[in-house]
Amino acid sequence: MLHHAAFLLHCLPLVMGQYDLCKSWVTTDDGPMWEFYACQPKAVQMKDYVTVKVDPSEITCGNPPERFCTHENPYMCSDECDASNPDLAHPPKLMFDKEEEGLATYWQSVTWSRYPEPLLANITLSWNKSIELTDDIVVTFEYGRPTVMMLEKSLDNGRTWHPYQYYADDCMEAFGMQARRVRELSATSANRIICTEEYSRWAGSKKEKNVRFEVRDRFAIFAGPDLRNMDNLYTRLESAKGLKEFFTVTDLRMRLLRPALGGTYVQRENLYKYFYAVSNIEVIGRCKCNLHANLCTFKEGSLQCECEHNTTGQDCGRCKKNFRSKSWRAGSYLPLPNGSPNTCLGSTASKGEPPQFNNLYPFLGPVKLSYPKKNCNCNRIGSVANRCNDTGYCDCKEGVTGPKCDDCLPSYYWRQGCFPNVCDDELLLCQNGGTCYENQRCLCPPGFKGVLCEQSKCDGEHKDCDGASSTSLSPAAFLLSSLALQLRHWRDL
Ligand SMILES: *[C@@H]1O[C@H](CO)[C@@H](O)[C@H](O)[C@H]1NC(C)=O
Ligand SMILES: *[C@@H]1O[C@H](CO)[C@@H](O)[C@H](O)[C@H]1NC(C)=O
Ligand SMILES: *[C@@H]1O[C@H](CO)[C@@H](O)[C@H](O)[C@H]1NC(C)=O
Ligand SMILES: *[C@@H]1O[C@H](CO)[C@@H](O)[C@H](O)[C@H]1NC(C)=O
Ligand SMILES: [Ca+2]
Repeated sequence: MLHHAAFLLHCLPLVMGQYDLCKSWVTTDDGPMWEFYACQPKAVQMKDYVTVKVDPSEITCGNPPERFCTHENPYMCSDECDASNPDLAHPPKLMFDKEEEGLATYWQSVTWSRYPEPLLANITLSWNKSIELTDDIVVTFEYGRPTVMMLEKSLDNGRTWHPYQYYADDCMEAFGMQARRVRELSATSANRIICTEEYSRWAGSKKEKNVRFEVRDRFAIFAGPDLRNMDNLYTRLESAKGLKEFFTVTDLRMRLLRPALGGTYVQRENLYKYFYAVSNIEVIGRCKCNLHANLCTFKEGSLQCECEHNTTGQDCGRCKKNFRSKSWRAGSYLPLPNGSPNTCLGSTASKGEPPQFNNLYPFLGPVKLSYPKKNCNCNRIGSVANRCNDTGYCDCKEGVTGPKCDDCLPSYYWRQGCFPNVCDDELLLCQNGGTCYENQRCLCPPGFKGVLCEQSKCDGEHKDCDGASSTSLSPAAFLLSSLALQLRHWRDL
């Protein structure tokens, strides 16, 4: 009970967060009207909505029945796994059940009787919906944690997989990677994929049972140790491309590669004590609704955002039909505290503008309309000539769009005309933790310079320049910075 209360408190800052309202009815000088905000669903236990698959199919113990022993008592092999007996079976669903106090129920693998062939198992969790992690993933192992395992994630319902974190008692030996801890990561490396030795060493099978994927420690890099400065985290999630995505998954896969050994060596004469047993997998997160919904419901076997802001789709990733007069955009956490809803708009929103003869009026089809050369109110800066052409349209300059040529095409920003972005959150990413200011320039953190903050200010001779590896320019960053330079050059012509 106490444990439970502590757990709730632990979650509080994230659960009570901002952005829980999509709209409210407000009174303004123009009378009452709806005001819209960026909004997101509450974080919940995602294990309640998961589908699990364990591979290979014959890896679950009990068919045929098998005896096993434990590291604590390796010569009393009196325990039995029997798939046909509910009391002795260890099916995958026991990783997600509600346990009575003190009684662990767990999925269990066959024993390592085929040593030295590796004992391999994949546990794949699928939501058929993109979700955003808001707390640590915690996997609880009985009888010892694996000495080598890997966590993978998918963002496309299992079509492609990417490493998420490596775990080993010896990272160099198992994966050729330097061991790291998440607590050592910095703002520029918060989404680095690491190998950790923290959860794989033998500590007695009863004492340390959990293997974590540390979401909170990564959030804490921006929000502080108690996650009190969530504003800073939300700002970073919005401005650092790839960061939001780092915490987004549709599927997770644990690849169990070597079980607990209970010591340094595998004892060939007693292979019945080597196996995997998982009693619980905790995944807390929220549906990804692109900040267009504060509710997510479980319908017909899958999660679905209840979209607001005239959006639709499982993740509110499109504008509703007849609300496509502007292209779809995700809501934004910024500006604080309410964010931007980036609502999809219908044709009625463009009051006072000349009618647009686009697909909103398909019945007009080929009818030819002639326009008095009236005056289209073409924007003088954005249009070639500030009057309409023969068919009643404003002719826009390069990079400019909109019926009046007062809007910019994607990847251009408006400043007395449309200029190509110097930075954005798609391709021209500010590097090394820099933030993009109105698509015009990157605001670089101390220690970095360059159009995209891609260069370290230190010349390599100063002793106080930290992290030599982060200062070298990756090929992608190089490409981007040369592209940005080219665009700037083009703009200055
Ligand atoms: C586990 O999944 C990986 C791909 O993520 C695959 O290469 C491997 O063969 C699978 N292992 C087993 C035991 O199914
Ligand atoms: C996944 O979700 C989509 C959209 O809600 C649904 O159409 C589809 O049937 C689901 N697939 C499975 C395997 O549940
Ligand atoms: C949907 O779009 C219409 C027209 O642009 C707008 O008046 C309305 O407020 C929008 N509704 C929501 C829920 O955003
Ligand atoms: C008028 O401008 C529109 C929009 O730029 C263009 O599609 C159309 O071809 C132009 N018509 C003529 C006759 O120049
Ligand atoms: Ca259980």
